[in-house]
Amino acid sequence: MKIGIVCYPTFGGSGVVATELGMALSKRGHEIHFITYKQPVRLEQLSSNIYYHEVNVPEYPLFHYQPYELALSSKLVDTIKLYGIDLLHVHYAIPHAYAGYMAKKMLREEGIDIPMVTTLHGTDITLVGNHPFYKPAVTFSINKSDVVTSVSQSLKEDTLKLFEIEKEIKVIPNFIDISKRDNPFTECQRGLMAEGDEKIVTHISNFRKVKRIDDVVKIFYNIQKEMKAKLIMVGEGPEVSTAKQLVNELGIAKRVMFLGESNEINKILCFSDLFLLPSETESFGLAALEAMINGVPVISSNAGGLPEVNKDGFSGYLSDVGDVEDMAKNALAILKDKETLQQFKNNAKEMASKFDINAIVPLYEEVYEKALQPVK
Ligand code: GMT
Repeated sequence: MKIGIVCYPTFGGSGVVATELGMALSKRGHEIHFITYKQPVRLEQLSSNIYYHEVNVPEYPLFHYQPYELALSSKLVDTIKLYGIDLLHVHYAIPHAYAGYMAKKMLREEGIDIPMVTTLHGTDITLVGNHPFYKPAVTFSINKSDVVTSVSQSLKEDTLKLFEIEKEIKVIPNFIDISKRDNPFTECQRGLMAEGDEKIVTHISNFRKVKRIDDVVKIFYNIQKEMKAKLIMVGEGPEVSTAKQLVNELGIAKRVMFLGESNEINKILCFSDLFLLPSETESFGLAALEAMINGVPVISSNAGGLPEVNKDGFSGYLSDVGDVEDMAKNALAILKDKETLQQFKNNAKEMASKFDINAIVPLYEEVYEKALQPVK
């Protein structure tokens, strides 16, 4: 199959899922065309059946806002025609499903029918898409997609609650490539980050408000009162400076490292003992899954799809959003002794292996087959 994938090329979860999916599909013999404004960060290499097509938006002084979806839909039309692409898979409704639908309509005028699969990722529904400025266009583009998927049951329910959806939504959870995570870093270079008896606590995100970064710092503050520990903060975003400020106010600057964006997530997770994800909302929590497959237990909130990923009392613990005290108490319960920590590490890996890429990618292939069937 020739598949066009539209996604955000950044470190965000939706872009990571789209890129990993495209790479896995290419290994299964499909021809993959990524169509976006920058080469996706997780795209390891372009190969004979992986292509990347850049969307350029020419600057023009008249445009107060550069018309990205116009440029994207034109690029889609050209690329689909040039390469004979069979199907479009758009990740994140805004503006990808909208631009995809316009491309579909333009191609129809030329006698080309291209089905569009839309995958909903979370913030496109719960945070941004539901805004009155976007809602009619998001509702329209979801309903006009040939197949709609969501990354968790919780996101499906939110979508049905927030929008007037006429389409069936199929849940296909996010996934992880276990083979890539058989950690090659046997030594884990733990010594780079902490002293022998220090525990390493990690948080990875895009540092937006929804991640409740202050809670991450406060949970860690409570942990380090009871045991020697370091906090590693990975990622960039608007909340980094307030987090740094809080770290200074609490007098724990020596114990907290801000690493910025990183392409060495597995290396970092290899020497981590615990992962913190106290988000306000989280449709799935890919970062938690990535931690778990590296054998890192997760202390998270119970928001959105997190309970579908992190099993309370097994792969980590779940608490109500904002209940920093409970999260710290649970963290200490995991870290308190070697045996308990090892048990949670094993459990985290076991739970994560349920989301193996080899089980999930065929579900997308089924969806593509369905979308390609002519409408009766
Ligand atoms: O978490 C973010 O802010 C990024 C966002 C994205 O669209 O990239 O992540 C969403 O999609 C991920 C991949 O499906 C999910 O794992 C995240 O839970 C989801 N984020 C939220 O719902 C806040």
